[in-house]
Amino acid sequence: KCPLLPGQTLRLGETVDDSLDLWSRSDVQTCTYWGAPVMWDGMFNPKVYDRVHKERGSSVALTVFAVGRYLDAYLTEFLHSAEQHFMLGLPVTYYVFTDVPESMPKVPLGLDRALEVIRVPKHQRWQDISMMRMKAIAETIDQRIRHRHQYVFCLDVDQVFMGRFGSEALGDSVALLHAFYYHRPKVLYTYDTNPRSAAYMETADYYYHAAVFGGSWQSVRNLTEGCYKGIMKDKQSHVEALWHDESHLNKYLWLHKPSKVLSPEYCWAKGIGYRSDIHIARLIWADKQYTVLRD
Ligand code: 2GW
Ligand code: MN
Repeated sequence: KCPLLPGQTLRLGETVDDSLDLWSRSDVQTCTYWGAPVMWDGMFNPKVYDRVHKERGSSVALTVFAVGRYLDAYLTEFLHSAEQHFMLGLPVTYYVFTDVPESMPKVPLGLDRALEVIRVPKHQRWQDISMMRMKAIAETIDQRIRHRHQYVFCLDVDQVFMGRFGSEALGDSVALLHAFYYHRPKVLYTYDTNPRSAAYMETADYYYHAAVFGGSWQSVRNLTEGCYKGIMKDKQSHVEALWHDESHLNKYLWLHKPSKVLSPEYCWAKGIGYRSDIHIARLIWADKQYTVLRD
């Protein structure tokens, strides 16, 4: 039922038959059991996606948080590389959330690309800096994004674009396979195992990485609101999920299946080394400077 093989209909109402090439991958799973495509390099025609999204006037919001020392450490390279690779050809607005707007780097932007800065408080605990992104994103979708963009992507800042991250990644509800777990058996997934947490899970489909998620503004608003509610419920119960917002994201995406899944090519960790199924690293984790950045 996955809509990406030659001759079959794309979700967008188009077919891929304008190319003689066979767009497929036989070495990886390209479809979830609920019928969502898993996007691997080589199984889609980027030109078709770009054409259709241009015709439809699709516009994309990219949210990224750079609070405290993360601004100097990561933001310039993140934005600079996004200008080379993220949704080229479509209108993009970056929404940068920071506690130090006055320290924003000046990054030159391409045509049809814009940047807005939103001030957020710097929470004492880093766990809260990470988790409270859910609330700030939901509010900004309500206040600004829903009037301007069909799609929203929400990314960690400690990453660098290395290859095309394009319109093929757009969809109603989009989640990313975590590079560390996509090869591993489910028993090794690090879900939350505390029954008192709202993120508690007994079984699951995949382990999704919170460093990249997205979709239509409606879906992303529901997702961020849902995760935020779980986070606040945990605070009232005096518990915290194992991987914070990522645990709540996994719980939400188990209850509300994503309509599109991105392969780990969309957020690769170089440290893993060579993998024959990874044809291209489109986005990579930046080097962590834990000793500098985490107290
Ligand atoms: C985070 C941890 C420790 C110290 C500081 C921070 C921190 C994070 C910060 O000082 N300022 C800041 O802006 N952040 C934002 O939160 C930033 O956008 C960053 O990319 C994001 C998540 O923190 P990060 O990237 O250090 O955590 P990871 O790479 O271990 O992230 C995974 O797990 C997190 C939950 O523990 C999140 O779910 C994240 O989405 C996952 O990728
Ligand atoms: Mn990160």
